[in-house]
Amino acid sequence: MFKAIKSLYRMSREMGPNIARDSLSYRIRKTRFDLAHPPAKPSGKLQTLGAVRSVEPHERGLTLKCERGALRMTVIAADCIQVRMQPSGKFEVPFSYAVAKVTWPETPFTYTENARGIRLQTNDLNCTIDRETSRISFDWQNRLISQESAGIAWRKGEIRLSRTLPADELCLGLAEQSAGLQVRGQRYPLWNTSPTRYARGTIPMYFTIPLYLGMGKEYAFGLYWDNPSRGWIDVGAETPDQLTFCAETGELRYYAFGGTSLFPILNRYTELTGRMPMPPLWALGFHQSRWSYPTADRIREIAEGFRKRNIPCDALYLDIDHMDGYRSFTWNRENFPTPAVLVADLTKSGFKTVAILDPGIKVDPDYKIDQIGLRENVFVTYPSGKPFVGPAWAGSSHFPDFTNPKARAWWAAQFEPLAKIGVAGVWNDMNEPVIFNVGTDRQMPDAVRHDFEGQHATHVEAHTVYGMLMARASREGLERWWPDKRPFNLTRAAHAGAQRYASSWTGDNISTWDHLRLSITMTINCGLSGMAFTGPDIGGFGDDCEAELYVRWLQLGAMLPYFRGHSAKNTADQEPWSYGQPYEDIARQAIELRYQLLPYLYSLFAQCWQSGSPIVRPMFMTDPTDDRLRGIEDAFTLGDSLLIAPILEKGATERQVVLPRGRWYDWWTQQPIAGGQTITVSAPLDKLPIFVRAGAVIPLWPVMQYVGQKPLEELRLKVYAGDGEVTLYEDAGEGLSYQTGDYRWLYFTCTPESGGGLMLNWRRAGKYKPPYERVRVEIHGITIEPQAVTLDGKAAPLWYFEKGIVEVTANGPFDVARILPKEDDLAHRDTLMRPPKL
Ligand code: MIG
Repeated sequence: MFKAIKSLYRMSREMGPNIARDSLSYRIRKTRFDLAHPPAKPSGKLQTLGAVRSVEPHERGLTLKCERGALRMTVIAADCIQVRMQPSGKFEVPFSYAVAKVTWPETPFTYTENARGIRLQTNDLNCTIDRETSRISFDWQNRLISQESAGIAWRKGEIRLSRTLPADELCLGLAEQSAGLQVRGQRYPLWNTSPTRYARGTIPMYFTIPLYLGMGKEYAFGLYWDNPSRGWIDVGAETPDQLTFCAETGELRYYAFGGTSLFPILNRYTELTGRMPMPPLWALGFHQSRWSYPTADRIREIAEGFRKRNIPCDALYLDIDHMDGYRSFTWNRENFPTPAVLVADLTKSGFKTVAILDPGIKVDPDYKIDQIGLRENVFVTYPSGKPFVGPAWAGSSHFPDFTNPKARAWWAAQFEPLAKIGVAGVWNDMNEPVIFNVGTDRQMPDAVRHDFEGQHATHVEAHTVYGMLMARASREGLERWWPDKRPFNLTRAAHAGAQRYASSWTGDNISTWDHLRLSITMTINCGLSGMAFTGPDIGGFGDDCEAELYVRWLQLGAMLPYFRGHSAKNTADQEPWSYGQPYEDIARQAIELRYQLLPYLYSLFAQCWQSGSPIVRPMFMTDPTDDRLRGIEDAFTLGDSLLIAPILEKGATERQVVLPRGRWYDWWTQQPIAGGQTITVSAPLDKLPIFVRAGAVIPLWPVMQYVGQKPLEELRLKVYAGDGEVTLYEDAGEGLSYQTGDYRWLYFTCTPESGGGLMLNWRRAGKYKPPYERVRVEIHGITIEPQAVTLDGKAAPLWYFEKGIVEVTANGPFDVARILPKEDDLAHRDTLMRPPKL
């Protein structure tokens, strides 16, 4: 009771007396309703399958009839097998919001039986079912990668799957977990929430993505639990050597993946649940937000603030105060009298405008969107069919039932005015969904009804997909009204497959050094669950940020996929210039570096679009055999060429960096460094330690104040002498022609040659024509002045050597560039012209 009063008081102070009052009334109503519709508690004895009775092959695998129930294994691909269990023995065509690909090319498989078991074999992943217990194990190229312990079990209100958890397996996945990279030792509820002022280790978080990844010494294993209903995943918390998945209802269905590293597993998982389409290039620039820029004048001031200080920025955000009484799709006309003019002016100066959308639709006879929604029956309802009402920012609200295709179409239809005005993207907030309440029970009652594509479900099954489906509806709106643009769609909540619809951020963090540190692992975790386009609120959302923390965060954030500054109501200003000098200059440098690296980053997005590979990666993915890298959470790689080792401690101006094996270069000094050792690197406030892998080719663009400000006249390539291959990607950066092949891949291979020489091969594939002709190549790591530099066998027209860098300019693409060392006895050595040093 005391807690409730405290919570009520806090709400009243922070959110206003009306929301506090509505929440109190909701609490009373919900308690009553829940009493009348009690949630089903699991009951009865856990059943197991018992012995296998019969084995029947089907086109794509096997069906096993067991003593109690049946198993159906389906070969999805040579590294992925789907397993289903039905106590009734009847298997219907499965439905899953998460799964994007249901028809797979046929994959050869065989099966064998003996007295002990049944074995289903593909070329790589095999599965063995024990005849006596029906327990399943998987092996990858004959190495055991998963073994059921308690196996499959069920009772009323519960289905379970348990597998052994080897002691030396790295436990990863389960989306944006906040404890660090590893998820061992906890039970994770499968339930999206909005954890107010979350701290390290808070569970559950905004996402529910039941993809578990295990990394053994010599294998990688993945298990995607394809069930949206409420449940939990226990990673060795209850029993240290067991991993258990549990759902309250629905079919027991999962996909097992095997491989030698996480890359092929994420590749297959994102083929199954869908890949992130290419975002518009501007979305990789810097975004500036706050809750809220309250008036049009303030937004203009912010826009001008960037331009007059020459701090690059691509997007400005309108948080909830731009709306009329928090009604989604409306404008507060007092503070934003002419939104079309505002947005047009912002567009003219190179800014994209992103507007927030909340799912709660105010109950209001004068709010057309609510009235149409009621008429068209698009809201979540009570079992009686009456629309559910609960408090949200707008007050008592209806909640669109995004599991209803009609509701998604109705939602998408509301986007027309936003498109007309010129808003460039939207931001889906509160879509866990959060229903304001006194206390912590901030959700709809379990028993409310959802359409679920006509199959009907309660909130127990629909909750975890709600946020993703809101993002899906928003994407439909963006695609419909901006037909030739790439949607920019941001979501706070997610479920498996949400990467098809939206990017995301890590929610309401706080301006502390530990949250800075969490930005790394949480962003990595999202990418390991398919949601690669993610980043933190830079500077922290809650509380005031101090200058030093702010610039360190900006430096780190510039190396994460989604790069946005944001902060909460009633916190101090948090723009790049809010802290005065020298912080403003340092902030500018950090953002400028981001803009220079855009072609590299963009290539990583393209690789993610093609193969689901994460954009930022834990260090151990660089070299899974190097034990020193396994526990590292304070450094990461951006793609595989750049190693980022940010400063994460107040006052620190140096830190230790564990370098993976191989050769590396210091980004700032260009000095080569031997890998496989731990070094100390100095990092005064204006420096983010970055290392480049030898053999890498990093493309750079000139700094622009926003993407597309000027035509690109020249591509700059920084080449780091060594052995390596790099794949880069180019397309128009906007529009949909890339989906029909208008792009190109650039393949660079760097090969050291005898006597200190170097060969750079450049292969191009694809039809996209970039705007630039000229290519400026800077080669680092050449110690002695070369004898000659050739392009496609001819002396390069323009090159020079200074401070260990060879610089060559080519007036167009080339296939082979060579740096010939002095010792090399060239036949035409005297005829080669060398320009004077610049
Ligand atoms: O209850 O729209 O996470 O980014 O600024 C808070 C106001 C609602 C939560 C989001 C945050 C946003 C804020 N929203």
